[in-house]
Amino acid sequence: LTPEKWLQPDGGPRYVQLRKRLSEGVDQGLLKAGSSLPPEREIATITELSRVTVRKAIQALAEDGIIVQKQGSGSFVASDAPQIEQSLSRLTSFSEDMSRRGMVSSSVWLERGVFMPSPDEVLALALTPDASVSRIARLRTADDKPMAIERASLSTEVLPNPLMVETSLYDVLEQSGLRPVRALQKISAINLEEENANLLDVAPGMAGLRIERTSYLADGRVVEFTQSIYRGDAYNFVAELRLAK
Ligand code: 16G
Repeated sequence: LTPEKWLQPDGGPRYVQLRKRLSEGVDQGLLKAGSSLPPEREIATITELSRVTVRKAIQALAEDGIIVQKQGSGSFVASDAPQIEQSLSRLTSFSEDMSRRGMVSSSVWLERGVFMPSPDEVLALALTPDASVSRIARLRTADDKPMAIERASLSTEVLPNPLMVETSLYDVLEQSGLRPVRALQKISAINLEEENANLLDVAPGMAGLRIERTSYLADGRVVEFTQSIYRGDAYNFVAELRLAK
């Protein structure tokens, strides 16, 4: 923000130049969703602009929806995440969910291999002591925006080789006749730790959702145990409720 780097004497009103500079910082990912802007007076000192100019720039950014002002706690970079309404009553895959919304889903691989199961995996997948698991961990993106981190574990009887999954896990399961028909899902609120926040491209401490899904075949066999972290600023879960009889 040092003024000599960007402030042009003939570049128009100073608050407009500062607004442009700050919004470029957001576009370039230097200021991530949920991160707080320094206090007005600090920005004024660094930029050598008056507080009035800084306030005008911040107000303009708030009007643009680029930042959000919160009474008493300052200004924060607004979320740029697509808003996803996700049904809690249909068992669908990430790829299906995104393509139904006309978005292009993709994955960045974080881990893919065959391992000795952890005690949690033995329990969740009802494994025998000598079993092994295929693990696939992916950062899931929609239209190139990171949405969720998903770590799936499957018995090697279900998925012998994790390299079989190129795009959609559920497609691979479908092809082997092992597409799950039922799942139990647990959702809890978290604050994103630094590593996960970085992967999801938001500021550490932002709200996230931890989702655990265990899915089953019609005959009751477990197919997958998936632990995921979803962006809290992107997902809205929707369920239809009926009066209990
Ligand atoms: C969903 C599931 C996940 C599953 C994945 C397969 C949750 C909340 N959802 O994201 O368990 O492994 O779909 O997606 O965990 P894919 O077929 O696109 O790979």
